[in-house]
Amino acid sequence: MGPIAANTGVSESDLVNMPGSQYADPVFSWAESRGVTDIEFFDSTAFGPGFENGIFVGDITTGTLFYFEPNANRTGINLEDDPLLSDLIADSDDEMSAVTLGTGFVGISDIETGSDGNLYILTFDRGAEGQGSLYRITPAGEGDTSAAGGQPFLLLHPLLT
Ligand SMILES: [Ca+2]
Ligand SMILES: [Ca+2]
Repeated sequence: MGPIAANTGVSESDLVNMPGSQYADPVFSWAESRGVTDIEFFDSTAFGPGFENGIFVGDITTGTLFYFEPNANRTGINLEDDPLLSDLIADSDDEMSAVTLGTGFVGISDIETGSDGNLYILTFDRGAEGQGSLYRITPAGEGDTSAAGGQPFLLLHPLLT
């Protein structure tokens, strides 16, 4: 798991090699499997320039929404500000927090950019016979306050539950 150099006793020659294939390390990994179900490249300006072309990732195991910024030449993700993540592996709760945008989605099964430019998240709850919810995430406006009383930058709207 993670970059091949981080796996003792495993080399590229141990991997399945299809004709014409080549190996590349993952651009990011979780030390414990998260069950990543979707990666959405946010082709929208709705959340402002800071999120344009950003990368939203969801998992089915914990219902966490992760967010990553692509690097300048779009060959990987920008983690320069966090030395603990420079190994490209989230292997502690602190490292997980650094890339977490939202929690509490139970299990994320799909993420999409809507035709309105907002972000849509579909959830799946294995513990409730597959019940799911659909959420729309929009930018917060002036005067919007979060449950904690602070100024949110994004708002979550339950659409179907
Ligand atoms: Ca790390
Ligand atoms: Ca999707």
